[in-house]
Amino acid sequence: MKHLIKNDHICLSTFNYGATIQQLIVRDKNDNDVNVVLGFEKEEDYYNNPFYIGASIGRYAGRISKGGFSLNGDHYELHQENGVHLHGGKNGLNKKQWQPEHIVQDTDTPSITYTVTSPHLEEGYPGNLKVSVTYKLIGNSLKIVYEATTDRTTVLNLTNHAYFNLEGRNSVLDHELKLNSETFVELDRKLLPTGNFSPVKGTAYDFLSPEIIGTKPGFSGIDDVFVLNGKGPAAILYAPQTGIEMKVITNQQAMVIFTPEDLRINNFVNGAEYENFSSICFEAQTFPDAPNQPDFPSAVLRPGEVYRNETVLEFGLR
Ligand code: FUC
Repeated sequence: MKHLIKNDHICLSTFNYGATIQQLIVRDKNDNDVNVVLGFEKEEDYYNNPFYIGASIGRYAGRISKGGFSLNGDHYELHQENGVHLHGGKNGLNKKQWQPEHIVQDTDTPSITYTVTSPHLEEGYPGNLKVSVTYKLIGNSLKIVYEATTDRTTVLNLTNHAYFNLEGRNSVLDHELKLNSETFVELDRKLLPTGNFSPVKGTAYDFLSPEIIGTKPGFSGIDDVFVLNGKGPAAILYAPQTGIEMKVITNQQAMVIFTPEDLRINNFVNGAEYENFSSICFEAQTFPDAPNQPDFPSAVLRPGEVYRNETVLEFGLR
């Protein structure tokens, strides 16, 4: 089922399935409405969604090595392909029907909260897990809050997997990007962390000063994990053609940035097919494979604790 909330600046539609963001409409500098995320028309269109378009990802976003992890002396096996567990497994939270609750309309700050439960050992993870996501519109911002509790010690890493293009069409390569990250996680050929970190300085990933993505020397796409500096927006994306700017502000320590090379969606909700459509994902989260990486910040959630990922997308015009 589809839900829609809007204020004077933003209109958001979401589906129960995967608590998925379907459309996010903001106004451009010429007063035209622009849908800035990739999405399909109908909920059923998301049942086969290998790119996790717009979905809520869990229980563990990103990759876990060795096909599982050990916690307090117990070993937990996860679904894996070639030793790699990705985005919560075969039937992750992106494939669940979340329950809509607390739909608040007709105020300055409309919101919708979805909840979902994941039973003990579902997809191999310990603990009965209760998860909620709240999408709230505050002025020019969309605030996304994931919260979760467990009845047994577990590991957790939730995020949203929306793909952005601030022109609603064409290529994201003509967008300007500023990234508040000096270091990224070194990955092996399976895209698993080696445990080391690399400085962005001197690489195609140095967006500490804003640069047009497509003309950045050496740039050929990103699928990497960036360590966030912690102060100010994690990322600022700007499309000169529409004048739309989006700041990504988060309480998370890391962000996966992903620019799929060839993601052409025939069913794109704007009803058109775009030859050169491309987009960028900002997945604010904790570090991939933290359950197997003793030197990474812990991704453990214990009974009595509340997990919270708070990420704000703030829109403006330049
Ligand atoms: C991102 C990437 C992965 C994967 C997925 C669909 O999270 O890090 O490589 O392709 O999206």
